[in-house]
Amino acid sequence: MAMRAEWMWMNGELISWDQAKVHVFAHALHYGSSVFEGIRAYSTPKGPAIFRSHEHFRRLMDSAKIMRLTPVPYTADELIEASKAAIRANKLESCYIRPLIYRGYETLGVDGRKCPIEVIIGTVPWGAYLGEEAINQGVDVAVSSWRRTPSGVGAPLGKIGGQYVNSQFIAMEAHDLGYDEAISLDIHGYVAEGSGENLFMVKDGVLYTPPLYADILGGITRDAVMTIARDLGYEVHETLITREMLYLADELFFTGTAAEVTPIRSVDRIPVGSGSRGPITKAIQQRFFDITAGRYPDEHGWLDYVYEQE
Ligand code: PPE
Repeated sequence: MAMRAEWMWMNGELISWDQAKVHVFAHALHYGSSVFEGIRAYSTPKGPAIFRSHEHFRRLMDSAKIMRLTPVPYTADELIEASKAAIRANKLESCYIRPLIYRGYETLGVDGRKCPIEVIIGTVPWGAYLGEEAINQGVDVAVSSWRRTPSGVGAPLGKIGGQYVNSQFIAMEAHDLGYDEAISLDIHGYVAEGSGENLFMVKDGVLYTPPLYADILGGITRDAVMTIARDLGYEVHETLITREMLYLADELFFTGTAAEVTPIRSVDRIPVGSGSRGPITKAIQQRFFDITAGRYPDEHGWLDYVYEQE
């Protein structure tokens, strides 16, 4: 079934899903002039809680700044409140939140800065990104023939609509070849990330993840997982990783809002470690899901409750 919800927040008001429309000459539709976020709200004993809302809306504003989609007509705090209002209107216990800022309809032409800036926030149900089974069993991935858009060609630190053409090439090729997902390399040949996930490697009990200058998106789940790993007593290094290091890793996993923490069980058909989820991946998943479910103390202030707390 298509993803939908009853209410959509659009330019300051809650409107019905079917009324949430753009003109076919909207600039963003032709030229990719949009920025977006993907955020989850989790079900907890105290009602739905948005995971790291401030970090996500800050990144949205940063993406808008890079893309010259400014001034954004709402503050980050106003958009967080709008997200909560949409979740309440849709009576959702958990959901995926998709804010989008885009250039609407005015004129054609590459420089769209005469076109109006519009803002929507959708809140929809969304389960495990790579399948429920993938969370336990892991996914099979390939190294993509497509390189990640380098900084200077695009702006990989911005979550910009048009840049997801690169991600689509990576994901479509992977699926056509029978893989669940692919890992892109940066323009120099170092490991970057998945089409919509960051990547971690475990070797001899130590965690490694590519640095921001490997043309990755600065993932908020990536940041949370680095924190969780250190809380659990593991060493974490942001360092360049080569393709063959993937083959020799003890464990590999993806992180992302949609993907959460998903183990990778093979790369280019070579089994990763034992070929099933490793112990460190499992420990990190467990802490991540315990925090997001409100079962483990929220020591880092990551949960933002949708309903007022007593
Ligand atoms: N890299 C890319 C390219 C990316 O799109 C995402 C999020 C990440 C890394 C992980 O970032 P974070 O969510 O802050 O931990 N991808 C979003 C879009 C997925 C989609 O299919 O749409 C997401 O996970 O919401």
